[in-house]
Amino acid sequence: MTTSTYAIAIGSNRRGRHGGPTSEVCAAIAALDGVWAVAPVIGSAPLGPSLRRYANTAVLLDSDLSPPQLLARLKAIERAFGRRRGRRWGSRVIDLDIVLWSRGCWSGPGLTVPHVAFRTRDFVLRPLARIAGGWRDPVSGRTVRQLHQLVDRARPRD
Ligand code: A4P
Ligand code: MG
Repeated sequence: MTTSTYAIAIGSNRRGRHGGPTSEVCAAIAALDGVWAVAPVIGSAPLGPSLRRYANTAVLLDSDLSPPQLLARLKAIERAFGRRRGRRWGSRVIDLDIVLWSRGCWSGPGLTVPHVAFRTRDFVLRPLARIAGGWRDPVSGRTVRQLHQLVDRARPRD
């Protein structure tokens, strides 16, 4: 497959061997190939049952990998960072999700791109809007900036 661009969301709410969540996020960015844009790291209140705050950011990268190949690479990084399989939405050293792909949609076993939940998540859209505000979601037809504005208006302040 020839080169395409991916938007990756990164989150952490646990210490790991690199340090606290922000250090883990920065180490994950360093472990990714082809990164050419990095959003500011934000702190965010946990969505779901976890009590610990998250560090979240987003990056853009160019890759020759297909979506399933890139997902396998992301999961290998998660394992190397010591992420344990456990409760869904449990605390994690690192979580790497494929949010958008420049070729549009991908749907296969265990992988849906665009990410099914990104349109309602401030902790994904706020960083992503800083580096890819004009990227249009192929499903809703809205740009990342528009999606973020919709979520931001409804967001409880933390
Ligand atoms: N999968 C399907 N599509 C994708 C995709 N586009 N990118 C599959 C990545 N993975 C995708 O994900 C479960 C499975 O989804 C994967 O094995 C993959 O085959 P996971 O990362 O292994 O498990 P998870 O993260 O516990 O579940 P899930 O549903 O991905 O949770 P989310 O959506 O990642 O949410 N609060 C704040 N403030 N910040 C956060 O970052 N993150 C979560 C986790 C909850 N609350 C949060 C945050
Ligand atoms: Mg995930």
